[in-house]
Amino acid sequence: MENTEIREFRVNYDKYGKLVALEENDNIPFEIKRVYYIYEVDENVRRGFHSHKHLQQVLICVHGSVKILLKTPQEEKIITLDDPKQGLYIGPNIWREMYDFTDGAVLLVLASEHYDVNDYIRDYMEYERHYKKGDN
Ligand code: T46
Repeated sequence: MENTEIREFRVNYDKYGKLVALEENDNIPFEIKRVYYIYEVDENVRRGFHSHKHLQQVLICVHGSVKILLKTPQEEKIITLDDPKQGLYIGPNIWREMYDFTDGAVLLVLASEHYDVNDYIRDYMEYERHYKKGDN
């Protein structure tokens, strides 16, 4: 799907365990301005329901698993994030919903911008209009 990509991170492993390093403008394809994480989400909860005008993000499920619905007016895709060495890149203008968090799941998100409430489109009809105008 446009503006989305699964990124595989290199794992440093030895008999002491595993380590993944994330670096801006390297395996993370933007300058990292914000990091947040989502956890203790009940299994019947669905979050997200928005798109972003400009924000780029990489989502990593560092523990447990979560499903991500990605949607545009043309297509729809469901990704299961269940591997700490995998990141889901989501660029601008993609509708997302997150659900089926397993018990103890932790979703880590690296973001290209500081928090900006005006970058969100939370109404799907408005999202479709914005997408079709191509003013992303
Ligand atoms: C996204 C998905 C994957 C802040 O104060 N600062 C922040 O950086 C963020 C992300 C949120 N908040 C506040 C705003 C709300 O009062 O935390 C509360 C929950 O945020 P929200 O309902 O937007 O959470 P989600 O899980 O629906 O969406 C979040 C991100 O907001 C969004 O950018 O792409 O995770």
